[in-house]
Amino acid sequence: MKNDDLSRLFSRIADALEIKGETGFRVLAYRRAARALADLTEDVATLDQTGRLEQVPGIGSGIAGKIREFLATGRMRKYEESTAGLPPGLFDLLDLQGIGPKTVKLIYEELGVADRQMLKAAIESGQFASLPGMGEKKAANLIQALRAGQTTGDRMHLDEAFELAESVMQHLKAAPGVRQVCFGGSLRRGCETVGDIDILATGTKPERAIAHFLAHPWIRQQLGAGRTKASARFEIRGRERQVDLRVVPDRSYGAALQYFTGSKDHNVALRALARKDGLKLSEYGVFRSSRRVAGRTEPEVYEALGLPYIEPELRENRGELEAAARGQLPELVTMADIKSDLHVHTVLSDGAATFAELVAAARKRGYTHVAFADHSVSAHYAGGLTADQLLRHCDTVDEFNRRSSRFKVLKSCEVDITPNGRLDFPDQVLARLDFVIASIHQAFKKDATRRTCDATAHPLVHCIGHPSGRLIGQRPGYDIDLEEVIACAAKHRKILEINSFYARLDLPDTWARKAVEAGVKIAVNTDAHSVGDLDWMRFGLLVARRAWLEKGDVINTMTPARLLRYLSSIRSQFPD
Ligand code: DGT
Ligand code: CA
Ligand code: CA
Ligand code: ZN
Repeated sequence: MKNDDLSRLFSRIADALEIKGETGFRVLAYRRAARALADLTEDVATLDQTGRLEQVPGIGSGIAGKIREFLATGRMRKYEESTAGLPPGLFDLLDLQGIGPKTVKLIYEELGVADRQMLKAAIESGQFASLPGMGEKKAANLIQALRAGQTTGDRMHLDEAFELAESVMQHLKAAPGVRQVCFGGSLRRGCETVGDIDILATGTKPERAIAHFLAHPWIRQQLGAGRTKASARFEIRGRERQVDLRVVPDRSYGAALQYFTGSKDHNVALRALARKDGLKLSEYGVFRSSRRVAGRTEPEVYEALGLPYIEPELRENRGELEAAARGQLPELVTMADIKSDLHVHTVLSDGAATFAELVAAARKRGYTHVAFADHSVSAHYAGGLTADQLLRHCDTVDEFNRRSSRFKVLKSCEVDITPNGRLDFPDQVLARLDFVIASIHQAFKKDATRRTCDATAHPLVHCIGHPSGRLIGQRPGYDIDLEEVIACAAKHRKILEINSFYARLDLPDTWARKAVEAGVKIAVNTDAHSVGDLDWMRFGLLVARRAWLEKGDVINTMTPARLLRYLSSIRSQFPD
């Protein structure tokens, strides 16, 4: 599908026009088109062939013409014209938190800054702060954004990593003689970012599997290829990423998968355990002197070492081997346990999908309920609802629930925690809601710990949304003491969120584990802004599993009736 490519081209055009000083409806039209294309669930080429392209909101005849030009020729003149003369590094600057096209235009024209390196130099020399409207504070924030961008800049977010891994695996399954294909490495362990993709395959003709792998359409550079392994760089989303492939015989598939899943620390500890039993563990199998005792499957490998199977997300040498030896591994929450998504935005605020579309999509996933948690009034940048709009939405939900017995909608809201630590709606409005999520979206540096703790103490709040505020690879998050937030949540019996958006994953796994150890319940939510975003649940679930969470720790596993009882019990601890 060319949907994402086209979406990126249109947002680049909008960026380029703004950097060149244009504002107004033309820029907005390109942004709308970019958003519309990103949210499409159908292939744009199919829409075009069936004459429905111009029916998509946000795609008029002008935009449609450009889409057709790109589909037919692979190029778009408008894109080439509008980006002509602009160094590519300028667009990269736009990805930094706290910098928009106007600032990029200013620093490019005044200081000749054209990439991150030059921006850093301009800040350090003081030139940046002396520009009109910039100043020391903005300079300090940008330095922090630059630093955050550097730490994870060359690692993939989970959505990109899965896209690449799944494309390569699907391609490999069509290779002659290939039997089993699986991914290992940090992706299989569900780590929040992934350096490279590790693929394992079994089959009768390793050379042909390798040759097939190296013929994948996204390959840009071969890094090495032997009889049973190969590495190459693949182009995805405009960047090159590495994929490593191993082809092994079926009899050592389990041992190889175990080895290449890691983590290295887990493997080192496991090998030491094996040695104590007089066994040798390697990527080829488990051996007693030269006799193979296991290797075909992973569970068989662990069993040969006297252990129950250890799920990949636990393999970080954070106590899982000791727990396994005692027979006390957690029974990790699974996708089949999840009955609801409790943080979903609709068109009422900044979402792209309607109430009805999201209900249909949630039902299709097998959920029994959903909470629509649109933004509150002061989040005006995100189309926050007024109190009246929210109350009207509640009437709609009540009406829906009267008619729908099998699927329920919870009345909810993602209410802003204001810079002075209050909530953005009066109590009588919040009281009407089944599920209140309180989140910080502004004034990140101002008393974030106290503001969040006050929100946990508010009698009508149930849950804190994305508690740390970090964006992986972009910004470090609020200036917040999560230890204290967890203690407050535990004290007031409040829920903390694992936000499943791949750039948030917030709470991170280690904090979620601490929260549950302190007795706090967790909500795993997607924060979806479109139907497709509901798929992010898999990312949040990986974080939950890395945090050792079981079904009972996660409120999304409750039936609607049980959840509603639980949510009102949280409020009833506060006398009116
Ligand atoms: P990444 O790619 O940086 O996100 O992290 P991983 O964990 O995928 O690491 P990678 O791709 O270098 O290696 C994949 C797995 O192979 C790793 O998790 C464990 C195993 N492995 C690689 N090198 C070694 C090693 O030197 N010793 C041991 N025991 N295992 C290794
Ligand atoms: Ca890897
Ligand atoms: Ca690797
Ligand atoms: Zn939010």
